[in-house]
Amino acid sequence: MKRRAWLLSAASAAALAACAGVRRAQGGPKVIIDSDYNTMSDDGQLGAMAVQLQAQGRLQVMGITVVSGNKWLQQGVAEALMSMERLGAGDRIGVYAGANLPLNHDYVTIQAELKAGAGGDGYLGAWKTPEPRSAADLVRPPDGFATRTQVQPTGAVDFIVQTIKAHPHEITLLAVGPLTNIALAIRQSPEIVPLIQQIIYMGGAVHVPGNTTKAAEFNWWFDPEAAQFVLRQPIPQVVVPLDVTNTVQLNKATFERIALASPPTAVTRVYAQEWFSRRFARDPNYTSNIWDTLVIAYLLDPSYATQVDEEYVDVIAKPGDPQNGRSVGYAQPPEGVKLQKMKVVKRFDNARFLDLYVDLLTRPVPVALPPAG
Ligand SMILES: [Ca+2]
Repeated sequence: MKRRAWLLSAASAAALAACAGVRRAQGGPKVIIDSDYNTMSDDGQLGAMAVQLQAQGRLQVMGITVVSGNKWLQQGVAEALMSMERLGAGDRIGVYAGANLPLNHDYVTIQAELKAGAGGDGYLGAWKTPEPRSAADLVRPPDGFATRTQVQPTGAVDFIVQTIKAHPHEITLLAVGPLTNIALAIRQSPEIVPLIQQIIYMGGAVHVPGNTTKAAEFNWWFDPEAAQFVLRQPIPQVVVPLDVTNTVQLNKATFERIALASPPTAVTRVYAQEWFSRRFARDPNYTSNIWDTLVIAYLLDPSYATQVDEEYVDVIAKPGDPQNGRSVGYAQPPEGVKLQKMKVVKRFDNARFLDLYVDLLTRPVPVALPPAG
């Protein structure tokens, strides 16, 4: 009798677990997109791809947490709000405002690093424009500001902490901007570290030159102290660095599959006006990285990556030094500092990835999202 009762309860537990498993499979992985958001450059493209995947039941975006990087925080928030509204997701996917300034990198220090020979392509992101002081200083997205979607009252750091605690071992952080928000969340609540399922970064230039400086990739250069702090945490981590994004180029033919899609959508119209459209108009042979977008493909199916190495990755955090923000990959852990072994993506199946990219960016808008839960 006792055994039978146990068997019955075990059977019903298994049935419940199977149902929960099905629900999880239908909903897909739970993610927070931590981003230096922009309208329809790589972060905005990633946001549109994520919402389309959510509409297909393959991903659950718990929220978008914005950080300064490409743009100052308030500009990024405005662009994220309009992005969600444009997609028809403004009432379902919250936008949370995070850190406005890096932990330890300011304009005077950046100028000193450049003077000391940091070099690079000159892309300084937010630092190239004055910080907006009021709504009047914000630059309007091509199809206007959001009118129905407002920033969430909770800050990004609290949202990250609360969401990870509410869904232990289930949250993937898609970290596609400077790592200030995530560093602040871990500093504030270190107990979340073992509860994070994984972090997938677009960041770093592990065995190739940097972009913003000769040594450093933009996201990790913007806030090197935050990057170093987060990378050293004992969390499963995947790095999608310039090493691979340099090898996955958007060319004019692929650009036109989206920009000239028929029928056009609210997304393809805005895509057709982004900064790269002017480059393609001037030079048909122009190509561009589409950095952050690789991260979501890897999350969906790691076999989009065709070469992944395991390395111990660290970031140099030396304000004023031309090496500040440089990422370093070690085959064996160096002595004296505890580094984490992580997956470093080196090559992608480009054709398969670009088909996904085009498909998700040309799907109908607004999307029909499945019921919450
Ligand atoms: Ca980004």
